[in-house]
Amino acid sequence: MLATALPHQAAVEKTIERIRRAARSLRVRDSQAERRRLFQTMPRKPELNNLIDRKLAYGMLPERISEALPAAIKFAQQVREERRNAPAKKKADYNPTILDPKRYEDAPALFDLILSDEILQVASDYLGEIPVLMSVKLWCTPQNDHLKGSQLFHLDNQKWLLRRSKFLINMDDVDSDCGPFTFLPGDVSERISRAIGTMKLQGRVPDKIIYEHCKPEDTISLIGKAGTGGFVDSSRCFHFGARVRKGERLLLQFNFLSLADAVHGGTIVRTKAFDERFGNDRIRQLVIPNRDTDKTVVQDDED
Ligand SMILES: O=C(O)CCC(=O)C(=O)O
Repeated sequence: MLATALPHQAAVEKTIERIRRAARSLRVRDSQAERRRLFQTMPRKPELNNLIDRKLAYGMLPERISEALPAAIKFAQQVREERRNAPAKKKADYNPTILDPKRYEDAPALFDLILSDEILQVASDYLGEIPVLMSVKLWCTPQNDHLKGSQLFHLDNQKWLLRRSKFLINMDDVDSDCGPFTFLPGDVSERISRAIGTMKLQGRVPDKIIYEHCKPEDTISLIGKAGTGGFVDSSRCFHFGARVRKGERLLLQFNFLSLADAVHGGTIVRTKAFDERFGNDRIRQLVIPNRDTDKTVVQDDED
């Protein structure tokens, strides 16, 4: 498989991406300027500064990153109980999404966490601007014996230049049997990407190929009690999850992109309930730029 990648292919792919991104940036330059300006004025907690090492492209979240976390966990566990017997959507056999909220009122406790000062600080610091919230997913992964789809190592959206602020938070205790989200740091992943040579082959990569370039000990698994979790740039760090061999896993995933990579504004919409909760908070309006009447909302299938 590796031998088929042409040596110059990566360079060609990068050049095309660079041109396309520059064109998109041009389309959104006013909003981009506002996002960069407001980024400088965000409320910040000193202990969260430099949480993400840019070379490694990940960071472990401090315990109780936000005061909103306990209510979010309670909400997620309640949803799990309510949906236990409901038919699952998408990837039903190995990683069912039990909640995919699009509006504040669909999951107030989750949005209070996702839109907390602390989460927005970490997400924005990594991307250098107030980013766009792309999607929110609550997964309740049952025991299974599959090894397919996002259970295989992959990079989200397969782009050389894409940067993604992704958060993965265990909503219940997760051990090594529960199919934890598992990833390789950015520097190790970059080495593997270069060896593969083209992004076209990095959507699903068998373990055997990955471990030709690194050791199983290089992987990091998000194991821990409810509330533990990590920030992982899943477009730079190879990752997989949902290999649940015993028990089950309840995981909250949400992610942000820079506006130049999300010109359509993500899958979440602002509603009256959002306005009532956040008023005219400009930072949060930029994080969820589309109103519920907008027609531009896109699907997001990054996982
Ligand atoms: O933990 C998992 O189920 C994998 C999720 C995944 O691939 C992703 O969030 O991009």
